Amino acid sequence: LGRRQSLIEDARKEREAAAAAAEAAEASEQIVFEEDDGKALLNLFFTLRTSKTPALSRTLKVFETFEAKIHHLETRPCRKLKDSLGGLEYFVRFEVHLSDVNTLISSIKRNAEDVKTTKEVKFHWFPKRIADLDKCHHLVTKFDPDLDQDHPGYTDPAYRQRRKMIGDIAFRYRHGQTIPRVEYTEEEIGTWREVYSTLRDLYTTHACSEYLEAFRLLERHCGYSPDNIPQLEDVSRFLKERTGFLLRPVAGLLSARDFLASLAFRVFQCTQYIRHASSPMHSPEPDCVHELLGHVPMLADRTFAQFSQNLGLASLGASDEDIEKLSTNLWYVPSHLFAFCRCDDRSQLSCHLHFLLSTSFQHSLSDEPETREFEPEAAAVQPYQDQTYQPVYFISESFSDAKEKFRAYVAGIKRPFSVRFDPYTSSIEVLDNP
Ligand code: HBI
Repeated sequence: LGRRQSLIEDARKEREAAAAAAEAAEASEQIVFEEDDGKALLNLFFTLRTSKTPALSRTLKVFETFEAKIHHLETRPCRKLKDSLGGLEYFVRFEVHLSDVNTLISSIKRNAEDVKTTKEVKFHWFPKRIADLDKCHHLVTKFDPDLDQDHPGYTDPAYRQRRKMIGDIAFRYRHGQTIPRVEYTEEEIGTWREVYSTLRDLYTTHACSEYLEAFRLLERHCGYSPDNIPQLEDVSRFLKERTGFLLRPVAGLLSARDFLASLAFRVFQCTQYIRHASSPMHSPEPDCVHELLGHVPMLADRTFAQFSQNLGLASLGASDEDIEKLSTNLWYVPSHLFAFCRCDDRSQLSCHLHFLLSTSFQHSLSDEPETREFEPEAAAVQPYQDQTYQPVYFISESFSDAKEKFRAYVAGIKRPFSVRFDPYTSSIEVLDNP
């Protein structure tokens, strides 16, 4: 007990000394955090000379003092110092409370040399295995009919009840299960029929060949028709065979972080309820019309599937700011990137990059909205109208041009680690960037 007491006493002294050292440290050496949100995960590099024993135990004691959790500790012979000096370089990846970071680093500096740290990494949990998507169900409720007075279903309790019932399927769903079928009512099928027939006519003249090809297959194999709302389980099986994509049911507008994270696993989270019958041509929130006609056909295209997955991988653990930018971009560039190409000239397609809530497609073809050349950096900060049609659309001269620009943009998103998808286990490997 006495020994333990003295260790605690030592730890207290160490902490006080470290706090004093931290105060004295140069301002430039301090790591400044924008907000205090609990834990930080850091990579730290330092060198210890063996002549300064017991340097390692003293250094490790610092981590102990601050109750830091070491995730990874690695050593290698020091490359800078002469071999005869026998120095070792250390790499420690650890988790510590944000308020202790600066003092901890200052304490390490007193024991070790060449102390370097990567900038603080905010603790953004992300799914590593496909079954972790069961935890990615955070909804943005601002457009749902229970809360949004402008939603066409707000004053219709029967509609709200039905939407909730279908939404519950999604809340109960777990990865690997068969997606329960929904028996749609005549009224719901009527709404579907109206949108389907209008858009189908437009697709023939305006959609790109990839979209048309997938649409033809969906009509043949998945029950896509004016008189039937396709079942998610059938569509999911079809996509699995084409590109490995799976559907899983979701109860509403998913947070951008969770939506993008699912794409990393080739999973598309898909709503199962349909918009209110009073407004077949516009819905303030995603519904099965939006997902099944807007997103699904392009997910059956191999190139687009890969592109979507890359986007998802880029989002894992990204900062809130980068997620926001990716997501704003996506409002303009979801599957519709390839879906709605205006074939003014067969040899020169111009893609309308926009978020489709059924007739926004018709709107985009009118002369009303302004069109600009597609630049992901610009689209990332272009305010998106969620209650009405878009005043601005981004146009790209070609399919591959837009795709390349987006790929370059996504590659520029900085993270202190990289991720690799293992297709055999459908899991994510996290690789540290020193
Ligand atoms: N949620 N259900 C659902 N469907 C979408 O198409 C969808 C979403 N959440 C976010 C989203 N799309 C994106 O366009 C971006 O905000 C990432």
